[in-house]
Amino acid sequence: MMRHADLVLLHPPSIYDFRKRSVMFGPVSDLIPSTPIFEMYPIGFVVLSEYLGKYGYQVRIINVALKMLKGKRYDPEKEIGELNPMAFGIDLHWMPHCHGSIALAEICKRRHPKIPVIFGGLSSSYFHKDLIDNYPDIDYVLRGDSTERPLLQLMDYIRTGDGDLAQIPNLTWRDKDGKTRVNPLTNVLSDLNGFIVDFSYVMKKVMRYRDLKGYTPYANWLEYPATAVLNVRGCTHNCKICGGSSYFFKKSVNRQKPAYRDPGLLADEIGKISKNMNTPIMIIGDILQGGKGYGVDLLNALKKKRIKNPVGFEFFVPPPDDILEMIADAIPHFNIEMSPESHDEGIRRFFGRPYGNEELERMLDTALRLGCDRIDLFFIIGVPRQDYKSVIDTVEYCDRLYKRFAHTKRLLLFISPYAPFIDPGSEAYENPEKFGYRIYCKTVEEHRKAMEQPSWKHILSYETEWMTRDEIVESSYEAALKLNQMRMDYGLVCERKGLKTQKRIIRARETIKEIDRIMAIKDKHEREGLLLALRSKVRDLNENTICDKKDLEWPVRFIRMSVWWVIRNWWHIEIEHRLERWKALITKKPVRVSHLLEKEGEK
Ligand code: B12
Ligand code: SF4
Repeated sequence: MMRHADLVLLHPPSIYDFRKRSVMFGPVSDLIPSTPIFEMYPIGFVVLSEYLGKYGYQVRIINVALKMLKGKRYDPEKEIGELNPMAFGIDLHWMPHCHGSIALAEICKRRHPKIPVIFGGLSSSYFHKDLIDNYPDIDYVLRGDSTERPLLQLMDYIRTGDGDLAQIPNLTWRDKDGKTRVNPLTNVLSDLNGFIVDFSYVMKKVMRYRDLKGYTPYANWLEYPATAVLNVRGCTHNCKICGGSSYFFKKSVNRQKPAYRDPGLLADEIGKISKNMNTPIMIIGDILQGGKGYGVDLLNALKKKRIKNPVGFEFFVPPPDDILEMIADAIPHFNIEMSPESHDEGIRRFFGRPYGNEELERMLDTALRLGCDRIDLFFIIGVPRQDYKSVIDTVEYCDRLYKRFAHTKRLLLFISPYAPFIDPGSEAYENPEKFGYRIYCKTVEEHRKAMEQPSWKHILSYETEWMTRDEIVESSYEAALKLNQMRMDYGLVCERKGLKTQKRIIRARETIKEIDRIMAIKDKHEREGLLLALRSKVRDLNENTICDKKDLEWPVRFIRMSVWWVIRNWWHIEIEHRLERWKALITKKPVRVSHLLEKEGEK
């Protein structure tokens, strides 16, 4: 018997019919665990699911993108058609999912005309009016980064038919006359202490719905199951092209300052993961963003937990030496990630990262001396004031860094283009002329249409005053080739692997040119036929284009889970399921539960 879900959260692939199309995605996802289909669902899904669960709602997550990727014959329409929840939730968090999200909404509505479809995530928040005005398959958009409580209120409304939609904060909806109504965005969490990314909860749900794929966060998670914890929502920085900057949060989702998780609670969360799973743990968000005191408290609390897992720290500016010393003292296996974006200090500062190379290199020195297992530095192509030569100069700076730290293989440098889109709502997106951008996509539909283009060059939503799309593409491949050669020269990759990457980059570069030639053909049928003929070639080139994704994985000896933890979770879910069946036998009328929030005095 299929186990019931009140709300089904669906994560779409970036392009819905990617299995039929010939799209050369290029290096859009080379530096993250996902494939170019962007199959990773928002961590927020887990938080929402757990929160609603506390109030008695059964929420199921289905990673449609991953299922489509893994199963050639998997049919999303069939699976959606067989479900019967009270509502469907679809994320349009990352803009590149606009094609897939809208396609899933259409399927949900076609198969279940009476079941409401709810959108959420940062891109939905930015384009809320556009979505409700122009896409009749979408009934509701919940805006902001704090949708837990409004979603509970909306679910109560859907379940009981009781209440007033106009009173649900953060909601954009269509009234009976078809008019778009925008409720005030007032529900903005001021701290994250009531919320947790609980992996045992995910495990229980996998068992409940017997659906491992539906919950798997990215394609090779079972081989490399990295976990993450969040210390913040919002950001203190204002990187000009970032749609998660303080500018965006203030202006578009009414977050005037970041919300943090108490350092003690965060340490407990990390401790819990470490006790049950020997996986790498990434702390998302710079631990010094909330002030040095926050970082010190967290590290003191972590020291007591005796964490053996590799723990990753991300820093927005190089941390001082004493913090690095505390990290080394608290965490035996630590890694660091930083994104200096460019070697050019002027470009870096203008972008929004206020530090120089001397500070950066001092940090590298100290961290490596203190035994840091791995430092990854990320440079980017497509930022304001950066021309082709500047990209190549960044690669030369990488050479200097590799030379200076030639005694170790623990420093890895990456470069990639900012693609496919400039983040909607970022400062540069809203004031393109001021930052030297020409932006081609301004509406949801323009972004959606862009995703149907045959190559990442054509999908790219921008050009800069300093680089055309062609130059962004060409400099990406040239930089990648040079960096790859460097890795071979410094013994960071074996020659066999290096040469394989080199071949792939050269093939990718040629294929982009071939697609350009096909796109110049006037006859539509001939053009489409030739593009389709390229499909298998393009598919081979769609991953690891400019670097090998495996390089991003941190060294871990072996990954295991506690057997007792797994058994305990399984028992828990079996008992819950039995209780639910008994409850269903005696409960008659649905009741609203969101009023409990006031009683509990929840913020
Ligand atoms: C951590 C992070 C990641 C992690 C992913 C973590 C994850 N699985 O969620 C990694 C590093 C893998 C990543 C990758 C990418 N990221 Co990112 N990421 C972030 C970051 C730094 C923090 C996000 C976060 O902490 N969220 C907190 C959690 C709790 O909230 P949440 O998941 O957003 O969910 C809440 C709401 O959004 C909402 N919600 C979300 N979905 C839904 C659905 C429904 C139905 C409802 C009701 C509500 C809802 O409810 C939740 C709770 O209230 C932000 C920047 C920032 N400062 O926010 C960028 C950011 C979100 N990422 C961004 C981008 C562009 C990407 C990539 C496309 C980049 C790329 N080309 O590779 C990829 C996409 C990966 C994929 N999907 O496969 C942009 C998005 C801009 C935009 N509008 O498109 C941001 C804003 C900034 C940036 N440039 O990095 N990212
Ligand atoms: S890119 Fe900059 S603004 Fe965006 S989340 Fe990172 S530090 Fe904050």
